[in-house]
Amino acid sequence: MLNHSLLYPVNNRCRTARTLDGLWKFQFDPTGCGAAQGWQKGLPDPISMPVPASFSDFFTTRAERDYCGDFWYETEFFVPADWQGRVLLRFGSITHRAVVYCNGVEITRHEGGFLPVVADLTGAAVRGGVNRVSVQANNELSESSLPCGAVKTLPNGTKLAKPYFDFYNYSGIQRSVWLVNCPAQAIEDYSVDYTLEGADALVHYTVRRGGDLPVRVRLLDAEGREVAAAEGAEGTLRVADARLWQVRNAYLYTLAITLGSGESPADEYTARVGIRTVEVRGTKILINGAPVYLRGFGKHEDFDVLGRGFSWAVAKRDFECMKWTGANCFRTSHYPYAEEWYQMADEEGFLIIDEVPAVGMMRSTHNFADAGMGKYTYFFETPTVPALLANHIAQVEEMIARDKNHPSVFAWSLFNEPETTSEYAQKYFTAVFEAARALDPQHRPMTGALEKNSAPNKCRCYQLCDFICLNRYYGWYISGAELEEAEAKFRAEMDQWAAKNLNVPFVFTEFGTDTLPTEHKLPSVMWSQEYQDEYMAMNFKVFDSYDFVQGELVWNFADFQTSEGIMRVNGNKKGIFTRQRQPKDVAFTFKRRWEALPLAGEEK
Ligand code: EVA
Repeated sequence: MLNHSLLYPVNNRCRTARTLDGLWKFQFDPTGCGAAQGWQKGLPDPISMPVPASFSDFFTTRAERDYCGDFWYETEFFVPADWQGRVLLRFGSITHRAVVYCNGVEITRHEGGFLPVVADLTGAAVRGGVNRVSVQANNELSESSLPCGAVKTLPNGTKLAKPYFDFYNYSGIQRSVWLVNCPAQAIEDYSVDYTLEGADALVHYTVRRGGDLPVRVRLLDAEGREVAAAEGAEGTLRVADARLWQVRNAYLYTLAITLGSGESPADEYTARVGIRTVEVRGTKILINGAPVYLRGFGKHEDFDVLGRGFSWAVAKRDFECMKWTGANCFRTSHYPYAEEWYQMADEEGFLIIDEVPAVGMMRSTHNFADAGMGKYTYFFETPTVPALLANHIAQVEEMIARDKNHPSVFAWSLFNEPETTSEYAQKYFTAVFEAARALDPQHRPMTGALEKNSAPNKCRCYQLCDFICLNRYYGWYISGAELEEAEAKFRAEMDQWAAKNLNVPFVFTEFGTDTLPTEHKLPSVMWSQEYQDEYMAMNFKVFDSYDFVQGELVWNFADFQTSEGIMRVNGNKKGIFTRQRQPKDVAFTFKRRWEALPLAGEEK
C-alpha cells in the first residue's frame, strides 16, 4: 500500500493548491557533481526553463537536445504564515527519476518518470517566508528502468540515451507542479466501485484518512443537488434512478467527502465520479452491461516544441480531432499520461486503456521490425530482472492508486510488446498480474499489448489477459507493399487464434503504416497516402471477419518524435493526423467507418 496521498490538488475551505508552473532555473550536471558541490543550496550557473515542458526541443545544439544524465531544476515559492497543517509539493511527474530538496535539505526520492512525485515539506518549509525547491533529475535508461533502454558513453564522456522503444526520450518536469496546503489529519485517498440494481446504482466507497475523525460522504448530481449521503470511512450510497456514465455520453456526479463534523470540517475533498460498470463476458467488453466496440487510437504525449510537456490546448485539440473521427477509446501508450487527460476523457465519455511504462522489454531498438523476422532476445533471464520486477510492480501500484477512480479508465495495460515466449517471461508477468489484480477496487480487466512474436502457439502470457491486445503490422513490417500476401498471413494467424476457442475479446492495439503527408502516388507506394488507405481497407476486412475482434486502436493518433535512425524520417509518421494535428487523407476513411459503427450498446 502506498503510504502517501496521490489525490489531485483541489481548493476548498480546508485545502489550498497553487501551481508553481512558470519559468524555473535549470542546469545540466554532466559529471553528476551537483549534490556534492551543494547545488541544492542554489544552482551556480543556471539558465531559465519553462515548466511544464520537456527541455529537449528548446535547444539549438544537438548536445543539449539529446542530453543524457543528471540535470537540475530550481525555483522559489512563498508559504503564507497562516498555513497550518501540511505543506506538500506535488509534481505531476519528473522524468525519469528525481531527488527533491527544500531549502537544501533532501525531502524525497522517486523512481519512474510518468507518475506523481509528492514531497512533504511540512518540516522543511519556512512559513511566512520564501523557500527554495531544488530537483536533481536524471533521464538515463537501463534494463531495470521503466521504460527500458541503455546508455552509451562516448570516449569524451558524453552519455547518449539508447531507448529500446520507439519514442524520443523526452525528459524534465513535463507536468504541472502544485504547492498544496492540507490539514495534518487529512483525507488521504478514496475509492469507488459500482453495482447496478435496476434503475438504481449502488456506490461502494472507502476513504483512507489520517487519524480517526468521522467521515461523511455525499453524492451531488450535476446541478449540485444531493442525491445520497452516508457516514463512515466505508459504506454504500444508493442512487435512485442513477444517470450512468455512458461511452461518449458522460454524466458526472460530485463525490464530496468531509472529515470531522459540523460547520467547520477538518478536511474536505471533492471529486467528479461517473457511475458505470465494466465487465468482460465471453468475447464481449461490456460497459453498463452493453457491448462496446472500441475504436480509436494509440497515442503519445508529444507535440512540437513542448515535447512531452502537458498542454491543455493540445489536449483539447486532440479530443476534438478524436471526436471528429467517431472514436470512443484510446490507449495511453506507452506510459500513464498527465492526469488532465483522464479528467477530459471522463467529461467526454472516452474509454481509456491505461498503460504502465513497461515498454522496451525486448533488448532491441527495432523490436517492431525484429518481431517480423522472428528475432528473439532473452530479456527475462538476466540479473537485472528482480530490480526490474520490483520497479514494474511499484509503478503499477502508483498508476492504479492515481487513476482508479476515473470512469474513463476501463482497463489496465501492464506491458507493451515484451518478450513473452520463455518460461522466465511467464513467471515474471504472472507476478506482475497477481500484484495488479490485488490493487484495483473495481477489478477492471487487465491486459497488455502483444507483438508478432507472441504468436498463438508460442506466447506464454496471453493467458494472463482478460482480453487480448495485438499489435500487428501485416502489410508494413510484414509483407509490406504486398497486401495480398500480408492478408493471407494475417488470416493464417487469426485462424490459429480462432482455433484456440479462447472465448475472450481481442482488440487490435496497433496497426498502421508510416505515411508522409506530402506523398501521393497512383498506383500506391509505401509511404504514400494512398497506401495508408489501402492498408487500412485490408485490415478492416480482416477485423470484420472474426467476431471475437472487439476493437481497433490504430497506430498512431498523430506523427511523433523518435530517436534518429534509418527506420524513421524525423520521427514516426504513422499518424492519422500530422504532428500539427491536421488530418491525413486516411482520417476521412476512419471517420466514415467509425461513424457508421454503433457507439455502444449494440453489436457491431
Ligand atoms: C511502430 N510499433 O513501429 C510502433 C512503435 C510502438 O512506435 C510497435 O509498440 O510495435 C510499438 O511503440 O511504429
